[in-house]
Amino acid sequence: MIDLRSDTVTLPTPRMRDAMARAELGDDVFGEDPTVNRLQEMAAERMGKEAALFVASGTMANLVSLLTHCGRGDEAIMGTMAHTFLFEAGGVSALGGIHVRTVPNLPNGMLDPAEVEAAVRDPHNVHYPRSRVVVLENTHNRCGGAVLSPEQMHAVAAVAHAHGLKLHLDGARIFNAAVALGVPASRLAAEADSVSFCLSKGLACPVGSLICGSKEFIAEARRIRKAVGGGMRQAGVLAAAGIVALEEMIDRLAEDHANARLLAEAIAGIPGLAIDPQTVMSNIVIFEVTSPKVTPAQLSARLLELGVKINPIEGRKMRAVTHYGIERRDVEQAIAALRTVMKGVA
Ligand code: TLP
Repeated sequence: MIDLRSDTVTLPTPRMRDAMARAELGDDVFGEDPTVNRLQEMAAERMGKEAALFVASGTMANLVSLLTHCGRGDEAIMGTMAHTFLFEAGGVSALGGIHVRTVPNLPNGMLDPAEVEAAVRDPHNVHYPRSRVVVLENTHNRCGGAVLSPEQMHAVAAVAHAHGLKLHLDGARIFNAAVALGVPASRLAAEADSVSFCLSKGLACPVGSLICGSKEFIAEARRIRKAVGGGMRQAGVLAAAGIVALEEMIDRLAEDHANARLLAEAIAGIPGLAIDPQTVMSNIVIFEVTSPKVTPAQLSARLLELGVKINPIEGRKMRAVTHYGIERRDVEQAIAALRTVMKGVA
């Protein structure tokens, strides 16, 4: 089975399993797990921040970060296509009483800095919630893995900071962005007051994300993590895989990007499907089923019969994600399957 539903389906590498089995452990709620501590130090260093906190998931990383930045009734500004807005079960409002204000995401994953500025509330007007934080996402999942450059990050950060707001970066796939641009991840995170990133996507760990920021921010985030039930004990078994990921799994993301580009270029040539391959900058390929003779759900079901998993997303769109465990020949097989199915319906 060639599973392109997400890079979250990746399985840990043999080196990770080995490191997990041998990890030195302690109680991380007491701050005594040496493996967690080491991973946190490595993560902070990679992001150019003072401190880091290991959490269970990308969703928890964003939730804890936003709960740390905002009190009840405070406002978080984010894109209409942001993962934090669309796919985190409304956690920030359900659990934190945070009011979400969206501004349109541009197709390249950006937020128009002028739109962000216009969304910032007048702090002296009692009618308004208080604007506290702006959220960016890099790479941008629903914008087809779009990569934001340091300059683009700066344009939004400057607006946020000029108004006394914080910037949170949902960097679930920040290493994909860094590899795509050929810059260190710390450059992309430089102006973020908090940045979250995931170990359990393209980096192939079974579990885990990190939040990075200042010492004070992380100290507070640690409290909030406890409040949401995320204080784990001998979490070094999980963190051990994260250390391997940071040491060994980042550079290979370039292969996933090349495979995604190969897939996108082939899809562009299949009648009944549409994508601009130039927009594919990392490991996510979002394409449209333009043929009226097949729905994305039907195409997905036919592909499954041919051993390829690609899920429909909203409207006429489908999303394929390349990752560790998917080789070029698997992508070629997926392309052949797409051609076979579309030939039958186009
Ligand atoms: N994204 C998942 C699904 O939730 C859609 C995926 O398959 O891509 N931020 C971004 C940008 C993400 O893409 C995701 C996961 C998260 C946060 C949440 O991470 P987890 O799944 O670890 O809670």
